[in-house]
Amino acid sequence: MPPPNDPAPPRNPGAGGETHQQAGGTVPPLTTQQGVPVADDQNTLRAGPRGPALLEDFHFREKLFHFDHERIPERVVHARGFGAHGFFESNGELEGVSRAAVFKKGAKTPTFVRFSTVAGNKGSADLARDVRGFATKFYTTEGNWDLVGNNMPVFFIQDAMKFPDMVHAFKDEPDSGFPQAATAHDNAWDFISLTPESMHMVMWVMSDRAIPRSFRFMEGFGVHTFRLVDAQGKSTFVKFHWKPKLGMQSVVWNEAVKINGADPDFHRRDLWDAIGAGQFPEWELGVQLFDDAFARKFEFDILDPTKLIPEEQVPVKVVGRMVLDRRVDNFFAETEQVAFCTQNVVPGIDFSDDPLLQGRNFSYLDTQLKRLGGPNFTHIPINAPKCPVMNFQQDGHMAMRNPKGRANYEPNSWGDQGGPRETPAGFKTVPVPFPADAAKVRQRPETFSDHYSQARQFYVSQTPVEQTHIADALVFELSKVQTVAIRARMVSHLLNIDAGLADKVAKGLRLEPVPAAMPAAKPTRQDLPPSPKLSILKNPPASFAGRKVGALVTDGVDAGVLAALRKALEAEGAMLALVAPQVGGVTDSAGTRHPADEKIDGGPSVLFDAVAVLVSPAGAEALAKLPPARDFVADAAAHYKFVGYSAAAAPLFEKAGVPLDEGFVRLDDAGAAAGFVTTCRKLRFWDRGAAKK
Ligand code: HDE
Repeated sequence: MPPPNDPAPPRNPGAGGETHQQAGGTVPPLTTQQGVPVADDQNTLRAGPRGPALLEDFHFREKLFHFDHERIPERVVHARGFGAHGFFESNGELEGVSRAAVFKKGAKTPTFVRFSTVAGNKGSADLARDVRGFATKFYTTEGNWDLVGNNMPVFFIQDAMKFPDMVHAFKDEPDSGFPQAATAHDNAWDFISLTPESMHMVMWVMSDRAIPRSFRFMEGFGVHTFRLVDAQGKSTFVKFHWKPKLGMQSVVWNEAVKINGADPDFHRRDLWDAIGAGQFPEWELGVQLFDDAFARKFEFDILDPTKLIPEEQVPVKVVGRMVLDRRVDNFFAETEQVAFCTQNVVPGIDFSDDPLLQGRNFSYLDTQLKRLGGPNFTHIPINAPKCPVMNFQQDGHMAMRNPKGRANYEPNSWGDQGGPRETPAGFKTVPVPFPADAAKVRQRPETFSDHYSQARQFYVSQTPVEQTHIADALVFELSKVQTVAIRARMVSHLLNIDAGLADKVAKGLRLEPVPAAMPAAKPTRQDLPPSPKLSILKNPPASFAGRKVGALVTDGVDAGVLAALRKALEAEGAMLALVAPQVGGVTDSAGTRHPADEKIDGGPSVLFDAVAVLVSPAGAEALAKLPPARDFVADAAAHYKFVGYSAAAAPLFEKAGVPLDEGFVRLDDAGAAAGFVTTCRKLRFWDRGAAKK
């Protein structure tokens, strides 16, 4: 039986769960993999109660054999991820540009998305400073299209040849096996500082984009330039963007560190809970479309994946929306076994010559073979297209899709019984001419050689608060680097990006003397205008929807205020969690009992977007003696959160050493609740203390 205070129905009906229950009623008999009913699942077969186990115990041997083989290799990168099902609905804006069925007006295509961190292993914490994967499988009527993107629009390297080196350097060091899920170590910064092309991406990874509040509040990008192809075979360059309807939001670094302790599953839990609560996250799919003429006149090479095209230069056109509305039924079967491959495109979508994309097209297919154990991974339900699949590929490990009849080759003479044939409507690669004088070379194009200008443009496009976060992140990471020469090499790169940033970092490291600027292949352009779209804080959300307030409550909490706060949050589309000294909850001023969502030390304020402290005078006195209660308010203040509070909370603030400011909002009567929620729309009170820098 579930505990009496657990209102949740069984999540997976039919799975049983009770111990020692006999089959009967709705509970099916336990069987072996061969379907043989099992009478005793508690004891191995032995020669006498104290004797050795017998080899003939096929149930025991099968059970252990299967258990021993449960693990498959984790992904070499993006090992930790979380997926959900949904759909993509096209608004038809791309109909004239791409012949893909997925872009027909009103077409609704099932999707599966897997979000991930990159460097950490499968069991690492969600709030690592890292890039987030944003991989989408579209099960279109013309086959699967995989848009395997990230939450940042550029990448560290320009050529797939360097990917193994980059990943080796970023992951745990090979001798010690740590640090896990962190680039704050010598190898990572050694590689970065020897790879000037990574400087633009470094700005993104040191920014708040690398510590998102939730998958629901992240943008996504296809990164590379792709091509869309119309019915006549005309192609248009495209860059893909996902824009979260709830807006963007990140946490601050100190918060990230604490979230990793309080709830290492913070991001996956957030997505799971939101979908379970019917708060389905939604993204707009946007495209930047451009032609050869633009590509020629653009300041950078459109094939260079370390560059983006500012949205102010080529606006993002919305072409549809994606809603994630269904949790997975089984994490392994879906999230773990899903196999994204960049080469999965459909008629109407094609590749560009971006050397990183070209390399990926080899790597993804190859890696699935290792991870999923054979060439038939496309037969696994999560990977299988939802349209007919017909070809002459056959056999192999675990073949599930086995055609009937004699035809397993073509051409053949078997007429209608001869199996599938090519169709003119199929995928055709866009005929792109090669330059007549092209020779086989291993050579970076000269047009890829400006490594600093867009890094600078990103930095100067941020608000002062965001710039401070970038500088702080660099100081933090480089402080973990033990080799002073690597720290210095990084500062010499920063001098090519922004002198103020380099100065802050050098001072933060107490690096003396400050090195000279790194010699650059191309001087940094100072004339690129700031691109406000690159900033999170310059593009705030319109509401507090999808966010969560944690209310620290005690016995005697004002019943009217609590009810009003809950109502105001519901009206906004936001959530309320009650945090109390005991999980059994509190009794309000009207005598009603409210079970708590979290006991105080299990629900620190880092888990919430804003907090409220709704207490009675006696409750406040008691909380003031509890370290986790003092941390709750001290952290909320340190993380620039808005705090709603009842007058009685004063002793707690005093004991926690928290001075009140305009970010603290009185919640003494029910009328104040709506105003507090409106204030929370700003998400953070950046004017507090140190953030003013
Ligand atoms: Fe990946 N990447 N990648 N990557 N990548 C993988 O494929 C690779 C790159 C991205 O949730 C691997 O199935 C190479 C850019 C995501 O299952 C592997 C290069 C971008 C995911 C691989 C890149 C990505 C992966 C590991 C440089 C953003 C997780 C396991 C040429 C546009 C997908 C796997 C999921 C996963 C190779 C660079 C995104 C080894 C060689 C750029 C979101 O195949």
